[in-house]
Amino acid sequence: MSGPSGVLAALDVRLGAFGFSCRGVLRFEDGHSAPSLAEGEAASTVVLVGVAGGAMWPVFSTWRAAQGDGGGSDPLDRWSKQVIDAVAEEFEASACYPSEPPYQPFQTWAMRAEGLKPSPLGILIHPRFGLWHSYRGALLFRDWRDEIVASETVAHPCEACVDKPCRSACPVGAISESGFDVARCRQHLVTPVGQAGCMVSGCLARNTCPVGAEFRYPDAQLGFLMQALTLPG
Ligand code: B12
Ligand code: SF4
Ligand code: SF4
Repeated sequence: MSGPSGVLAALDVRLGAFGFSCRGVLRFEDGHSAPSLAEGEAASTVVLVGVAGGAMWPVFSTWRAAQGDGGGSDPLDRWSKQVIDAVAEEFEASACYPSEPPYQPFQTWAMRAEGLKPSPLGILIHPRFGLWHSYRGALLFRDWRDEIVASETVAHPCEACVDKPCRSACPVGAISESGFDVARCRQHLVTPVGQAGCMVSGCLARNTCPVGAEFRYPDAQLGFLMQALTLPG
């Protein structure tokens, strides 16, 4: 994120308390393909909210431990919604979430906002955060907000990565020229080798990428996220 913007700075402070940050700004000039606000009108300005690195994990873990039911099913989604809904209300915005059907095109939005591009793993790579970033929600503003400065395009690190170690790191070849083979990955994750490997310390292909290695999620966060990959669907 760059550019002087009081609203973005205030949002970053507010979101930063939860380990979240503003992860890109995009505009919809004529309502075309714009997401809808709670009232049904088209949004003009969208601020992506997400994580980069493991800052949210201790905050989320503390919240989860305080819930009688451990946060219920999908605790990360539940907590994120609770946090981002409150911030949206404070800043007079609507909110939407990546895991709420119908799925909103978060990756397309991130590509539009910052010019991020897919890595060989399928997920988008960031030149600073590498593969260690994701989206927790989006704030939707009805009005064109000049003070919310649009994001600048960033470089694509895979172009300069000659060896591309991520392509050969998966023990079952689930990442190839033809993309990410979800079924093949899942078949491995339920085996004893998968249970003791990827399920504990995360995807080996993701771990092998040198970009943004200092932002790698803590093992506990990776283990939590890997559980979702073994679910059918
Ligand atoms: C369903 C889903 C899955 C499914 C299926 C994924 C698959 N590869 O088929 C499963 C459960 C397997 C999965 C796994 C993972 N996912 Co997932 N997943 C989603 C979810 C909820 C919906 C995807 C979707 O259908 N979107 C709807 C379409 C319309 O949106 P879209 O932005 O246009 O997305 C498409 C384009 O990006 C397009 N696309 C791909 N490459 C390119 C290139 C160009 C040039 C263009 C134009 C388009 C394009 O393909 C996408 C899917 O159709 C999204 C959240 C979301 N709302 O997008 C997360 C999301 C994509 N997943 C995410 C992640 C991180 C993961 C995991 C690493 C697990 C994890 N939680 O850590 C794994 C690994 C996935 C991998 N290696 O590809 C992140 C990606 C963040 C990033 N850095 O890009 C997202 C955005 C969630 C988030 N909260 O941030 N996922
Ligand atoms: S290892 Fe290289 S090619 Fe693979 S995701 Fe990282 S930068 Fe891109
Ligand atoms: S999680 Fe493991 S099996 Fe799945 S793609 Fe990554 S390295 Fe391969």
